[in-house]
Amino acid sequence: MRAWGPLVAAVGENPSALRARGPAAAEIAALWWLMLGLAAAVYAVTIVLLAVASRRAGRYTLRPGHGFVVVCGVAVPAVILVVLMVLTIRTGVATLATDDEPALTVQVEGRQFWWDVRYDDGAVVTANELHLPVGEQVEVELTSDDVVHSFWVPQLHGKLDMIPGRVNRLLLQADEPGVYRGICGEFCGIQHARMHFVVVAEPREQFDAWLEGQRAEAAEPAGDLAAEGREVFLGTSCVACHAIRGETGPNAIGPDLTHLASRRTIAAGMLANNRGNLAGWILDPQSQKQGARMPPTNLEGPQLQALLAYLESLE
Ligand code: HEC
Ligand SMILES: [Cu+2]
Repeated sequence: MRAWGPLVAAVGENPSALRARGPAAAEIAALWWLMLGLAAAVYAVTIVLLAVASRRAGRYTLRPGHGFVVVCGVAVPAVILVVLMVLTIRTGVATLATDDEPALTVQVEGRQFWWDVRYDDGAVVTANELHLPVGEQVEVELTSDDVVHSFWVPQLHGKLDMIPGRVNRLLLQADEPGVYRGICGEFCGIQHARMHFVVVAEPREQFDAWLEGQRAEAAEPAGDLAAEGREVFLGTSCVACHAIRGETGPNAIGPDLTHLASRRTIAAGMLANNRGNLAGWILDPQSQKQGARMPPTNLEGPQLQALLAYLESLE
């Protein structure tokens, strides 16, 4: 249960696909209810026939004629299956990416075991948190850097695989502001179950303000401790894997940390973004998320304190 804690705090509600908050998810939920209704009706009819048969069985042998077998055993199932097939194809087409100009395009790359998220054709990089303007169509370009992952925000859309060397497109639209949970829907390795993200749908002005904030380079460290922390960051292994725009090269082995402090969670939705969790994560990621692609660090207490002060200043 521990893995769900911070996400539950970060997201507003149960992420059930039946609590649709966007047009594509609404189509999928409608199809699901129809399938449930049909299955329930078939079940009820079967139970009634069974009850009738068992009551009569004591008196005489029930011999259904050929007509009964042809109608109930072949014709009715065939009609139901064809209707479901047509409706499923219809739903698939209705939720497909169209050629309409989307309001914006976001690139998301699946990584073992986190999500790299890019806006402005890659100029703005963040991780594990996608922001969208409410009521607008956002095209999400999905790909993978390692193995097959699957991008799934149950309240907004169905799953779509992320395949190395390919770009799959998904149109996301949220009709209501909120924070929705995203999940990796394809087993991708040891920490697949801890590969989450959040989708923050907000009114246009708020979204624009957020994006503007993310466009900025990293804040200058405020105060001596944070400045010292920057030196620790730049002088140790961190810089080999993490980018901080304005301070490092575009290293992309790990999540971009330019605006780390603005994010709700760390380690792909596993931990709430606070000082204690950050310290524990940096010292020993493996004890928290075994198999994550980040090694433990050997920092002295004062160095760690400075590093934390710096990371917390990256709003
Ligand atoms: C070998 C590459 C590597 C090194 C070195 C490394 N990291 Fe990481 N780091 C990663 C990867 C990969 C992740 C994502 C792990 C995951 O969520 O599965 C990560 C995640 C993080 C996160 C969470 C970010 C988020 O938004 O979820 C922080 C903070 C972080 N690292 C800080 C550091 C610091 C500070 C150092 C130096 C002491 C460091 N890392 C060294 C690869 C590295
Ligand atoms: Cu995955």
